Amino acid sequence: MNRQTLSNHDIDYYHEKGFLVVRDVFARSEIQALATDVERVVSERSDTFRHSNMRVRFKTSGVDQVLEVIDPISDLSPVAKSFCHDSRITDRVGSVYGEAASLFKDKYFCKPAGTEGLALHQDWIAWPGFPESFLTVLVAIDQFSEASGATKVYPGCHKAGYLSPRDSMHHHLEHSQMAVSPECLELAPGDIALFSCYTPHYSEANRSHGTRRGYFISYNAFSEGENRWQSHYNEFHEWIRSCVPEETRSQLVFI
Ligand SMILES: O=C(O)CCC(=O)C(=O)O
Repeated sequence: MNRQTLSNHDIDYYHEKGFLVVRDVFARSEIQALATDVERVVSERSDTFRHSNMRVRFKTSGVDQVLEVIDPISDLSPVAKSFCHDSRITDRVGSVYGEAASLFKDKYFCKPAGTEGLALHQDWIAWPGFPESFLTVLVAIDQFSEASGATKVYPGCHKAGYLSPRDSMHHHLEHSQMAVSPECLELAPGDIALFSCYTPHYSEANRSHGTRRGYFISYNAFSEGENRWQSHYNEFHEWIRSCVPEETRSQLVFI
């Protein structure tokens, strides 16, 4: 089978801008299969998806708390797992790296109509050994548009590296720190976008009438470690525990 590498032009664009959009990578039927399997997981697991479960995060939408993130989902959904290892993604990420890509993290992100967006941030975090090569592939399940609260990126700003204190915490950035205008990652179902861990990004509220679902799959270059997915989640859970008051730590679960 042909390798689905990126052209030199696309690789240069990615390194210059800190992101790249690739159209029509997956057929609508494949995206539908992903959405259906995720829905199966959500309906089968709804009783375990509570605030005490470190796998999930919720967001306020009006007066309701809605499930926003399942992090990870590839261990529950075989279809999601197949996307993580699909050569149409890994070959392209490998051509950005100039070496093989290794799965680091994956999360399903659901933004129902009316839900608020996400503050400006970079994905890199100052944990010892956190890979500098971390990059994320966003697979659009629904339409990503201005109205639906698409992810927005600040082009070229990844070149400044990490912009927050190196204190092991997750930080937000100010839009006033950015010297350029943001670009909206307009995506149709089946399109993908790649962006670097240093690319400042955010999203606005979903003002459309439909849900905006995306699958965010992150990789590191093979030379920064093979198969770090499990060790990443071990570290991530330790970090979540360290962020809550000691008396509530024992209530946290990962199921
Ligand atoms: O809502 C979005 O599109 C942004 C998601 C994001 O920034 C993240 O999960 O790190």
